[in-house]
Formats: sequence, C-alpha cells, structure tokens
Amino acid sequence: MTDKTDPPESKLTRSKQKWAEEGRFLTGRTARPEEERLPPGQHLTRDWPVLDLTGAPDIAPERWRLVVDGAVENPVSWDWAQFLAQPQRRFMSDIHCVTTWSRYDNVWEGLATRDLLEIVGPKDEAGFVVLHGYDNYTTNLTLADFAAPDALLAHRWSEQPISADHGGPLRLVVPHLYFWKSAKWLRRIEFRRVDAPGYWEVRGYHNRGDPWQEQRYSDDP
Ligand SMILES: Nc1nc2c(c(=O)[nH]1)N[C@H]1C(S)=C(S)[C@@H](COP(=O)(O)O)O[C@H]1N2
Ligand SMILES: [Mo]
Repeated sequence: MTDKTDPPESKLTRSKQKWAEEGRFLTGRTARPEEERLPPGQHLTRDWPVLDLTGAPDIAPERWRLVVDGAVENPVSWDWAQFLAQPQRRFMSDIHCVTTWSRYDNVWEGLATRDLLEIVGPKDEAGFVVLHGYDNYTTNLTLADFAAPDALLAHRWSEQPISADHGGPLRLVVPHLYFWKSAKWLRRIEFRRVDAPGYWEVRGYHNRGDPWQEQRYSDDP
C-alpha cells in the first residue's frame, strides 16, 4: 500500500475524487454553485409534504406490475421480483415543487431511467414518454428529460421503502423538473412518437416545468 509512488494521502485523495465524481453524477443539478441551488421563487423545507389528487391507491403486491410499452424494441411487464432484479442505483437529489417548497439531499434507490432505456430500447421515433399512475394520474416528458442522468424509478428514500403516501411501491423521480413530473404509484411507462400532455399539463401547468426558468404555468416562457 505505502510504496513511494503511493503517498499516504493518496488513498484519501482517491476517495475524495471518487466522491466528487459520484457527487457530480449522483446529485446532478445539486452540484450547482450554492447560490443557484435554490431555484427562483422557492423556499426550503425540511419536512416532505404529501401532494396528490386522491391519496394512495390500493395496490395488492401480488397484482402489482410495471408495464413499459409503446415505441420500444423490447416492451416489458415486470412483477415486483422482476423489477427488483433490474440494476439498482442510489442517487441523491433535490426536490422542487411548483407549490414553492424545495427539499435538499434526498437519497433515492431504484432503477435509473438510463438503465431502463438500455433494457427496453426506445425506437428511433420515440421522442416522448408518458407516465401513468395506479391512480390514473398522467404526466409527460421528452425522452431527453426522462433520460436525465439522475432520474430513476425509485422504491427507496432515505434507506427506507417509499411510503404509500409518497408514491410507494414505485415512483418516478426527475430531479431537474418540478415535482409534478415525478409520477407516484407508477403503473405504466409509455414511449410515444407524439407528445401527450398529462393531467396537470392540460390544466394550465407548463409542458416542461424547469424550476430554474420558473416554468410553472403554460403562459410562462
Ligand atoms: N400518481 C400521481 N403522481 C403524482 C401526483 C398525483 O396526484 N398522482 N401528484 C404530483 C404532484 S402535483 C406533486 S407536487 C408530487 C408530490 O409528491 P409527494 O406527495 O411525494 O411530495 O407528486 C406528483 N406525482
Ligand atoms: Mo404539485
């Protein structure tokens, strides 16, 4: 370990470098300079508010499926065990809700959307993704936004299974957009050639929802 080409501090240096690389990859936009970390018009909260239309739907574990279909080469329908057998990653990111709260440093675990894309292989014409929840909520993303390096299908938060209130057993997390894009109780991921605005997007929310551009409502730039 301690030969002359390997000074004593190098192990720590390597670790720090590794953390920095992971941090850059894992935290995505949270690696912004501190003064840019909180998007305009947002305030920090330490708790985690619950926001949805109807509350958690009843999903019997043995009947749970995740369907990924539409414009993909290899559509899948996974039960829970099959989902858990997919590659798992751990990302840390910030939440920004359009109702103006933000919450820093959320640790998520699950299947990265990039890994999912490797598995299902979107067809060339696939430019958009629609997320469907077990509560029939929908929200839409471009394929590029869905494929963000810190986006994932998450089943754990803070080392615990995600509670039903917060979208368990499985929710999407797309940290670089307002949180309404992060569909809870995921049931289906539909790849599409043509965009299809979701529940809030047809009710006046912005089609993309970038917090740093304050894309809250459809008449925002
Ligand atoms: N399936 C589903 N996903 C959903 C919603 C919903 O009503 N149903 N609400 C969205 C909105 S508007 C927000 S702000 C976040 C809230 O997530 P949280 O309750 O975990 O904070 O979930 C989003 N995902
Ligand atoms: Mo929301």
